[in-house]
Amino acid sequence: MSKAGGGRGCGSSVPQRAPWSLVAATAAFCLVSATSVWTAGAAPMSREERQKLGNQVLEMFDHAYGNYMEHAYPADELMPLTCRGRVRGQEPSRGDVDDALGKFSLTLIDSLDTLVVLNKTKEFEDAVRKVLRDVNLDNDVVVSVFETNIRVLGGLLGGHSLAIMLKEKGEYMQWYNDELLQMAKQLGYKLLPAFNTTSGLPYPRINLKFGVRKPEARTGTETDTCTACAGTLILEFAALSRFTGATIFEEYARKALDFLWEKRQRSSNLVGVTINIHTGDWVRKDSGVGAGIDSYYEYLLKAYVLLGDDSFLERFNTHYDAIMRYISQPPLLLDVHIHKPMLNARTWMDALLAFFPGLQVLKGDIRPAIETHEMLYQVIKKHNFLPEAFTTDFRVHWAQHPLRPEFAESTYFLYKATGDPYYLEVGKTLIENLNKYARVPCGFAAMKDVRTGSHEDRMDSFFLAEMFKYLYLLFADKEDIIFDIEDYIFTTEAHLLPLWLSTTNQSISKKNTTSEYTELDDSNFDWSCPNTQILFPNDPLYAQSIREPLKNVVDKSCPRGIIRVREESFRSGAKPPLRARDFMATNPEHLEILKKMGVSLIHLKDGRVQLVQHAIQAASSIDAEDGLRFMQEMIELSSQQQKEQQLPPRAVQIVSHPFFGRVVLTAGPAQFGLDLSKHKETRGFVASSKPYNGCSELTNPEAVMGKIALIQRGQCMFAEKARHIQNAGAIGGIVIDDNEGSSSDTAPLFQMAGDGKDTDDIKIPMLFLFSKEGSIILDAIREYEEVEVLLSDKAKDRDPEMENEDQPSSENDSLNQSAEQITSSSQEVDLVDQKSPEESSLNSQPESLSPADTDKAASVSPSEQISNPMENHEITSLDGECTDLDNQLQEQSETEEDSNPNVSWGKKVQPIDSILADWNEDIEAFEMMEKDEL
Ligand code: DMJ
Repeated sequence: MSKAGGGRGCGSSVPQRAPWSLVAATAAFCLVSATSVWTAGAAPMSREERQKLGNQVLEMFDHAYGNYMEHAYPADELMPLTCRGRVRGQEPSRGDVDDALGKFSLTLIDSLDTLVVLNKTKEFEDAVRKVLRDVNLDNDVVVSVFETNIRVLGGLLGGHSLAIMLKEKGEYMQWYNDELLQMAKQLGYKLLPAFNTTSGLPYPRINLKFGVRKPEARTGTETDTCTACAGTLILEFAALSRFTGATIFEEYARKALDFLWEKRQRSSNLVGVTINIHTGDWVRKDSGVGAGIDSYYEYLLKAYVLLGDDSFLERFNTHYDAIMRYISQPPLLLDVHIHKPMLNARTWMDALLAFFPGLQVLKGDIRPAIETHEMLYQVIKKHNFLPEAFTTDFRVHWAQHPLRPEFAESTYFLYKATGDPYYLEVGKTLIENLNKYARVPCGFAAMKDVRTGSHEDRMDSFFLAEMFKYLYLLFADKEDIIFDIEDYIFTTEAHLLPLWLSTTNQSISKKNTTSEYTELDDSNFDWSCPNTQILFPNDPLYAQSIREPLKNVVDKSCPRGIIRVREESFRSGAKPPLRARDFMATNPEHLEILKKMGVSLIHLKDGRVQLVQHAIQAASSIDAEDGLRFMQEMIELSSQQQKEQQLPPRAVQIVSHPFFGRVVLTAGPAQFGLDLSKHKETRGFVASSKPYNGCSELTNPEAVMGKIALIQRGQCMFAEKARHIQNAGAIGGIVIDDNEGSSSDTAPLFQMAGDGKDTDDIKIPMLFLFSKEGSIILDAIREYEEVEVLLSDKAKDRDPEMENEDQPSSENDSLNQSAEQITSSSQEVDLVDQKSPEESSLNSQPESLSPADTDKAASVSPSEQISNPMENHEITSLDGECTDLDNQLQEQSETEEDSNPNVSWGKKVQPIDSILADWNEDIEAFEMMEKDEL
């Protein structure tokens, strides 16, 4: 195979084209070297310090990979809290997340090329042998086509790419004979039946053994897929075709991309989040750069770089222009509606969009990349990790963090682009936080809740595939890596594909669709890959000057709701519309505005107030639109405030040897006993109570005296258990669920209610653990006898005094730092209803809104802020009355918009019916987004 030539890019070995198309393949190669002299701004980092950090990354990788290999392999993933393998079917289902697991030793395959990047060639050789010996790709398991492609196919191809590189060097892998490639081809053929649709878009899932649609397959009835799911195949599939000469893979991936391009919304040039694979209709019409779409854009640009096909760049540029026009609201990136791109579809962002600054670097658009990255970094500084979703005012929206690598990826690319040592300091913080908050004795555990610091029994394979690669490369010099990273492009899972593939087996005919592309003016290309060697040496403070104004963006931010509303009219001096959060029912001016918006206030007999909107009674269509938005905000606000009345989760942290505070379990709060958020945490050794259910006076008071008693759930009220252990002298209690297998991974938070009587006599703190978390403590007792725990509202800093010597010294350093950053004012929790008849509990509350839910929302009590001075409001909307008409109107409006590419979104005045239709659409999208898994 020839190594001549290369894809499009700014790399030294790459043939150059017109200036605007000089797009970096890995960004490593059009941009200044990280070792360039830095004259101002953040202090330079010495080579020793970078080496120290690089070594720390290596040690962390060994800890993650070593524990996976020792305790989980050949399972797909490591469960770092219970220190065993996650085998699909043997653990409670986690829904879609489990579709990545195909019983094919996922973590091993995903780690292959990381081993080479980290200079662990010997381990790579062993790992390849294990893959060839142990991995079976023919399991009767339904897997995600997208995940299998990016992680497994990509992992095998990345492994193959580096295996042949090593073989050519003449020392390692001399025995290798394209075996990984043969496996990749086998897997490629297994994925092909998924493309058996008229659209060419793949089914989202496939049975590895039986394909799709056969009865045995247990899949093939799906109608929808996400845009990223269908649009993130071209790199792996084209590489497979070009490595093997079997053109079918690249053809199928191109066909899917062509179809998505055809279906873009023609006026906005945006794509929705999900699409019907049979009809090509957009199912979710919201559009952003995060979950559900992210890597579609990434693959258009990278397909151009790898394959040198201009049509991919033209598509990317067209979409990018739309993204910068509508979605980018620096430093934010906010989802909009594809048909109404001036209207934000969400008031929150998801963590997946953190890859976008990295892509912008690849594109060459550095300024917004710096801005968004800085905003994200400040969110991280506030919460230690990027929560799965956070609001426009930087509160936590979804508190999980599964150790995602996207922010590290963007940090690496920005460092390569700017050479600014600031980004090395950012990387250092990421390393410190991972060691301080996610490291557990058996690997690294995902954060279940960044606010409490509690863990989830989960270490996803992408953590090894991506995080360690980007962190290691960030601190590495060229000579630290045994090959030239600039000869490769990173897939979305950070697998490495060689750029020389662009000139190999190019038999796929390129569709000439140039006429379809939007005419872009020259300014579009101002964003394309500027030569940073010119840009930065002229102004070494460039990146810093962009970051500076954003320094306090998170701390100083005020809540912002839907922010791009009638921008035009604000500028022309008109008053901004009334926001739900500002509304005072006693303010005559507000009542006047309400009237104008068609919103009436109805005083109910019981003293409550109901808000009803009749859009038709609004003074104008713009007022009607404001009214609808006001109602939507009011409903969201109510739902949020309702959540805030619920108690947040608590943490049980095991602090004794060998855990030293590293294992943090999510615990349910109690509505009685000591409130851990107001008092100092309670620390003590644990002891099981007798009887274990705690339903009568304890027979072993001497054992629980001064300790935290463990009690099993069931057979009497929680408060009764608490009284019994308190009388025996316990200083706290942990109730462990008696439903075997229950876990906070799969069940919403559980809150223990009182017994309906006065519970003021209960003074000790009580927490609830699901059975899986409970058994971690019970197992620890069996193994170590003396187990000490900390009950608190959020995990406390790990205890350096209790550390043993086998911890790396750098980590000890980080342990000495304070945990002042574990703070959040946000209070978003789930509650679960309790089923046991003998134990009272709270009911779960509706988390999301749907058209039907607007009725439910009518019965909630908004906060004091809204209700003051009145007790309660009810909120209703009449959307249920116009559903059919809405749908017709919606279709009509879409058709009109589709056929009229010249619609001016900012200025268009919509008919009221169409606004009503949109309202339905918005609520529907909102509901789906809330339910959506990232
Ligand atoms: C990875 O599997 C890939 O980066 C994918 O594109 C989306 N994100 C996950 C990790 O967060």
